[in-house]
Order: sequence, then structure tokens, then C-alpha cells
Amino acid sequence: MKKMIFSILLTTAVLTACGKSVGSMDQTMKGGTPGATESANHSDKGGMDHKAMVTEADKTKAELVKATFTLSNAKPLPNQDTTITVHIQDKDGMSIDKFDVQHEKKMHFIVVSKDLSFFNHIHPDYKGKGEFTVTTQFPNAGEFELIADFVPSGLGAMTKTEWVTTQGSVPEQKAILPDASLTQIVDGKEVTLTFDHLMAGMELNLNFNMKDAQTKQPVADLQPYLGAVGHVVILNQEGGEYLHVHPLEEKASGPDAKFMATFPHSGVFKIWGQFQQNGKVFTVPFVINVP
Ligand SMILES: [Cu+2]
Repeated sequence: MKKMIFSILLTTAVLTACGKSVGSMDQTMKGGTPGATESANHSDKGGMDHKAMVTEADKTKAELVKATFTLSNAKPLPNQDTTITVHIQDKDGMSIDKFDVQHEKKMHFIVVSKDLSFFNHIHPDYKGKGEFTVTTQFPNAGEFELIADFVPSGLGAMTKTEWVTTQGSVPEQKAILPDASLTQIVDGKEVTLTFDHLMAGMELNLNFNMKDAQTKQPVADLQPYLGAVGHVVILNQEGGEYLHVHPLEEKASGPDAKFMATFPHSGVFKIWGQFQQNGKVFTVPFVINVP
């Protein structure tokens, strides 16, 4: 199989919150592990004093870094293993070798379908010399965005993205419509998302409240997932915005998991909350319209 190499520079806006940048979109979904969102607000310190904002300095740093995405099959087949390699280099083509660990991983990686219906949050292995690899599968024919979220030491968090087209006849795209109700039932949990206020360009709090879907009893035995009560990934409908949000209280165990985020503009966004209970990660998706 011939290989195809994509080379991209960051073209999306980068939002940085608590040292983490967010720009472009990431989605991951595989093996039933739905997306995690780590966004512009993650409080590794358990604090919540993070502001998501784009700074020129962050953009400049991101421009110094190049990510090259290589697939084991340039046009992957759905439901077959595809190995993705991401090579991180500086602008002179030298491999970047030092990466900060954020939430237990050197790279967070999202695979998301164009219609945002498929989301997979996975973690490539670091092979050294700037190379990360991960083997995954795409669920159907169509276009997918790959989002790599990482922190080259000293350069701050950044996101690099690439689009991939899988072979075959493409199923009808689903419209991305805001949910009428922000309550979802996933894996026996009834999860309700609320905001303190919902407005673009302003820091806001998201709260995921979890009950047992049958007994309606609060779920209070959430386990840490990647070192926190949960992870939230937010993407906008058009792509181009990726927020990886971290919780306000890392050590919470439910029934509430609170996060802070700033939506950079109004529009339709999809939110994936990822949590863990009984050793199993579950992902809860919501589509909202930010006024
Ligand atoms: Cu991750």
C-alpha cells in the first residue's frame, strides 16, 4: 500500500487556558471510548482560574512546530486497522523530542467524523525522535478529522490536525442539531448538562450531573480517568475549534462534575464528556447552540 503523507501547520486558532492550548478540533471514538474533552480550562491544580484566550505568543510558538501525519494506508478502509504516525518537528525539520505529560499522556488524539457523529479519544504511544503512533479503525466511509493535542516542552500546548478520507460509499451525513434536552442516558447513567450561563466569549461553568437511570440515585462513585473526574472535548460544527476542558475539581467522584470553558464564538458546538465508573469509560455527547 502506498503511503500518503500529510503535512500541516496549525491553521486553527489556538486558545490557551492554564497553559494548555486549544485550537482546531479533535475527536476520538473507538472501542466505545467516547471523547474526552480537555479544554481550554483545565485545572491541574484543582483550581479554576484559567482563562481561555488566544495569544499571539501561543500562535507564534505553534507556528514553529510542524506535525506530519502518515497513515499505513492513504485511503483507509472502514473497520480495518489503520496505523497513524504523527511526526513532530521544528520548522527546520529537526525532530522535537521533549514533550510534557498532560493528564498522564504525552499526546491526546481525537478522531472525529465530519458530521461529529463519531468521536474517539485515544492516546498514541511515543516512540522517540518526535514520533507518535496509534492503531485505530474508522467506522465508515467518509471524512474524518485527526486532532493531535500535545505540549512540546517549553513551547506550550498546541493542536495539530489533519483530514483523512476513508474508502467506500459515504453514508448520509447527519445534521448536527442542538439537542432539545440536555439529558442523555448512557450506560445506565442519566447525565444532565447545565451551564451557569451560556454565552460566547465568556468563561462559563459546565456541570454534568449523574444519576442511575433506573433508580435515579446520584452516581457518587466516579473514578479518576486520566487523573481527573472527567474530560470534556468540545468541537464546533464547522471544525476549526477544539476545546479540551479539564474539571474544576479534579478529585470529585460525582454526582456532579464541573468544568470551565470559554466558547470562542457563538454557534453550534458538540460536547463530549468522558467519565469512568467501575473501570469503564463512558462518553456522553451533547449538541448545544451557543448564543
Ligand atoms: Cu487524552
